[in-house]
Formats: sequence, structure tokens, C-alpha cells
Amino acid sequence: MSSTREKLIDLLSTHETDFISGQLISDQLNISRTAVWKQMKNLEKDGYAIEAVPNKGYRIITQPTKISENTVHWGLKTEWLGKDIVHYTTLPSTQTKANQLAQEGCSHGTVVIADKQETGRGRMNRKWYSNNDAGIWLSIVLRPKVVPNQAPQFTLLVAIAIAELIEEELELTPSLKWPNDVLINHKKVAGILTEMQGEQDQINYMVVGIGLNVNHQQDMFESEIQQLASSFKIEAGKTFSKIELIQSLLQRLEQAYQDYFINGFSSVKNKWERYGYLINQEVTYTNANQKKQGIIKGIQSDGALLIETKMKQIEPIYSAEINW
Ligand code: BT5
Repeated sequence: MSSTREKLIDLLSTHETDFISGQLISDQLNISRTAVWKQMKNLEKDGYAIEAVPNKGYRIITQPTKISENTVHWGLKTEWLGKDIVHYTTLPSTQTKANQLAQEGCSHGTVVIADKQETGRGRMNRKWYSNNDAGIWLSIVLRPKVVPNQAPQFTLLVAIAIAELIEEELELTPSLKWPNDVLINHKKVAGILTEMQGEQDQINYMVVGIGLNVNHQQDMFESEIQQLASSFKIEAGKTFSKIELIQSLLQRLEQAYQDYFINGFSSVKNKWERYGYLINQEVTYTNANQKKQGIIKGIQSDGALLIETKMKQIEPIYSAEINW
């Protein structure tokens, strides 16, 4: 987004109901009155409806409903997360694009959004079906000063932010299946993919990918996931504004990220366990290529899953697949 345009959006979004004079815009943005008029025409081309009244100024009457850098930026109440937004109608994967931008030096908190992904991916190169614009598919570049083995904690942090978003917007209580699945009524509505690049003792950057099934109807899901996937719309019985959900998610994530650096992981652990799926239940899981059985007891203070084994010992598990 050009910085003039970014400043204009910021200015207009803080004067949402009243008129703002062309002179004020011109002064604040340090551009001519003609340039202000041109910027307004550009916004109209993007789908904004603008009322221009002589001696009063400009006022935005309606905003476009389609996702764009501008519409997500409009009214986004974050300090750093999503200040840089890159939006594409189609990408192979936001994850790949965000990794590329991170390597090129993009800022901490850059968000890459795609309406559709042709080759969205999950963990271990599994497929993430997202070749439709019913969902939210985005990746966030973070540059936290942490050691690599703290990275998985961010997956849990993001999962809680998604769970809280669901609780507030859908008025339903989701469950979190360790490490990265968000479920409603035992069906997967969201997945998180955390990738990182770093040295042994320091992360260079992290890319957190988030996929939310928002406005899907059940028949939109591919046969492979027909039985296990669901969407916000299916579960809550209404259609959602993707822009509002993205904004709310980014606001929650920024807050959670900041809290993590002030309070550490302990507050994350308690919140996570409130949503934890199958806690105190016996599950089968695959760990180091072996199928095992145990009872999920919660998570450890570093994010590892705690499982009570058949020998009644509680073991921390750092990498495993919990079967359904
Ligand atoms: C995940 O992996 O759940 C991580 C998903 C992350 C997706 C985001 S979208 C934005 C960013 N760009 C990307 O390319 N990826 C990220 P995993 O735990 O490995 O789960 C993958 C499994 O979930 C698949 O094997 C399917 O069984 C199932 N699955 C695939 N697509 C799904 C969907 N749309 N809804 C529910 N389940 C799905």
C-alpha cells in the first residue's frame, strides 16, 4: 500500500461519520488538493462510495465488502500486526509467499492474505484445501526474539486466539486438538501451520499460517475431508464478514503475543487447557512412528502435550499425531 494511501485510509477511518475537509487531508498528507481528489477517485475505483460536499469535504458512505489491503486496514485497531498487508486474489500458498517476503526482509507483523490458494498446505506437506474464497487463508511473519524450541508455543497461542474469536463471534465453545486443530462439535474448522527459519539459539523469523473455514457449505468440502471438516457458517447458521473476522483475529493475536512476552507461557497453558480436546480421555497417538495409547492430561508449561502412559507415568510429548 502506498504510504499516502495508507495515511488517507487511516485519516478517513478515524472520521467515519463526519465530513473531513479537503484542506485538512491536504495538510495532513502533505499533498495538493488535486492530489486529494485523485486519491478519492482511486478509492471509488476500489469500491468505496464517497460523498463529496462543497465547503464540507469528503465522507465515506460505504466500503467495499471485498478483501483488499485497504478494507482490512480500515478500522484495524492494532499497533504493528497487519500494518503491512499484502493481498492476492490467488496464490499457490500464503505460506510460501510469506516465507519469501520474510527472506527479503519484510517487517515483523506483515500479513499475507489470499482469497484462494491453489496448493495450500498443512504440516508434513499435507494438503490444506483452500481453492475457494469461502475461507480466510493468511500467513503472518513474526520476528520474535526466542529460541527455536519456543516456536511450537506460538501455535498454541494462535489456537487460543482463534478459539476466543469463535466463542465471541459464533457463541459456541470450540475445542483445541493438540497441537494445531480447532474443532467445533468434533469437526475441524481451522488449522495452524507454524514454520520458522533460524539458527540453533535464535529464530530469524517465523511464519504462522492460519486457515479458517468460514462461509463454506458442507458440499464445498472435498471428499477426503467431507466427514471431518466444518465451517463457521455450518456451525453457527449464518454468513460472516471475512474482513471483520480478520480484523478481530489480528487484534486478538497482537494482544496475545504481547501478553506472552510479559507473562510468559503460563497464562497460555491455563487458557489452552480450558479448550483442550479429549482431556482425561484415552487416545491413540503416533509418536516416532509408533502407535501408542494413553490419557491426555493437558499441556506442560513449555507447550508439550502431557500423556499418562499405560505404566501410569506422565510423559511430555513434543511431536505426535493424535488420532480421532
Ligand atoms: C493444518 O495442518 O491443519 C494446517 C493448516 C494451515 C493452513 C493455512 S491456510 C494459510 C496458510 N497457507 C498454507 O498453505 N497453509 C496455511 P495439518 O494438521 O497437517 O492438517 C492437514 C489435514 O487437515 C489434511 O490432511 C486434511 O485431513 C485436513 N484438511 C485439509 N483441508 C482442510 C480444510 N479446509 N478444513 C478442514 N480440514 C482440512
